[in-house]
Amino acid sequence: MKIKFSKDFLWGTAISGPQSEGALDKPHESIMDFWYKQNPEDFHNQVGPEVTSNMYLQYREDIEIMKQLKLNSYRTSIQWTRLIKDFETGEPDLKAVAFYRDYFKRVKESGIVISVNLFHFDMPIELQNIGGFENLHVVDLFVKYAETAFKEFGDLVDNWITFNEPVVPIEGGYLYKWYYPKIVDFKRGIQAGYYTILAHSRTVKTFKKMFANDSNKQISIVLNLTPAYPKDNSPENMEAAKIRDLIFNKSFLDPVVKGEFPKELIALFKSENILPIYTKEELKDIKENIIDFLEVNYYQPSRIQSRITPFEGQIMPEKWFENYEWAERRINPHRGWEINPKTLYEIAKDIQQNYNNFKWLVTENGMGVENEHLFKDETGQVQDDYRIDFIKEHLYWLNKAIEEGSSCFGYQMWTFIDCWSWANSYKNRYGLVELDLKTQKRIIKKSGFWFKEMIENGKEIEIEDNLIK
Ligand code: BGP
Repeated sequence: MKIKFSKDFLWGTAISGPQSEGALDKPHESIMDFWYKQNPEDFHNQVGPEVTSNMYLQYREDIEIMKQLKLNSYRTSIQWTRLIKDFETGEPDLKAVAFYRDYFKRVKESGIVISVNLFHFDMPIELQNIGGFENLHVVDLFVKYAETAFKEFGDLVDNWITFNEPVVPIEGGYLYKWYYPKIVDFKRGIQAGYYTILAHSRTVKTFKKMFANDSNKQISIVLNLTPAYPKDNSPENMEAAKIRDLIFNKSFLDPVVKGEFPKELIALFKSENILPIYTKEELKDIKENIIDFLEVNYYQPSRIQSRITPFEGQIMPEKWFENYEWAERRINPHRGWEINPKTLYEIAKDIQQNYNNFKWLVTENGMGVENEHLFKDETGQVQDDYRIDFIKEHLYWLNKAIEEGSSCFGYQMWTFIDCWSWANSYKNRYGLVELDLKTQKRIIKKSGFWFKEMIENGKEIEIEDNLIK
């Protein structure tokens, strides 16, 4: 069957500063730079964040490739540790200003809608050392940083984003030890999560003041939504899935879109004495500063059942649920993540039905694959048909939701070019463009050309029957 998207639908890719630019010329270190120096063995093949995909030096060439692929939108992030020279005053580093200005200007002049994110997991180590987002002072410094970015690049950037996946640094840094500072403390994680939302809301407030006369400028946040499917319809499993959804999805989604935290989540945290410290004035800022549209990263759902083994030890979200392996699941063996395209439709329906059909777009979706050189043809091009099928399957369900009235206006892939992926470094490749890490040479993959043709063909896509599940 054929599906079609509207003429003005946004097609593009997303990436982040720390994963693509490298660390050259940065005046400060992020937690990732610091962590790599301390424990290089924590990173796949010990590849660290110093060079990554070298976009700091090769962005001009990369923008030419974006043009060649006919992409009409692009997201990246500014590195706090690059832009700001003095965290206390928000004074910028002039070299960084010149770099970002030229970078964003070239994207814009190429007719590509540019979204710029302010935080993609890359807390400056100096600020992490004073508590990161557990410290209210860091909230103020974040707003100062945002203000500097708005001043320096406000004329160039179309859409601003405060945070990418704010729940991830809490999961990685305060619960499951994926990322520095590798603390295990749910209560502290909740405080850091709450202050992240406050930093977000106060940034939105500043933005709205600064751009009050420019209705074209918009601000958003990127949330990774991981809907929780209960094992069956038993009340215990339904309740477990509901709690998982409250803690990992609604905790951020509700305040940024509705201006309020879910009552059931507050009651749950209260019953465990893990509510964060807060003031009425802060809640007012959260209430009054909601986003203009929502950005959603979707990779995988979660599969949930109530606890079958007794929960022991310090309080963790798993007190209320357990993950289980769904027998019919399809897994991307490289990343170990479930592939379930229909969930994208369900996310769209949830936003349509429970969030007043809030305007949104997909800002990350993609498939990380290891050893992609094994899929090269005789010309040296990666034949990533698996990625093309992955995109088609997801677009089928997204299109269905849009046909049914969902106000989704774009789809961005993770990612433009193979990039550095935190502790996984370059293990799993996600790009439409292949990166040769040794030579920094770029080669467009088959999926890149497929994406280009799809855009050129007026966004009409042929979906084979076997891809509709
Ligand atoms: C998202 C992040 C990205 C990117 C992506 C792929 O959560 O926003 O930064 O890394 O996931 O995940 P990974 O790199 O862990 O395979």
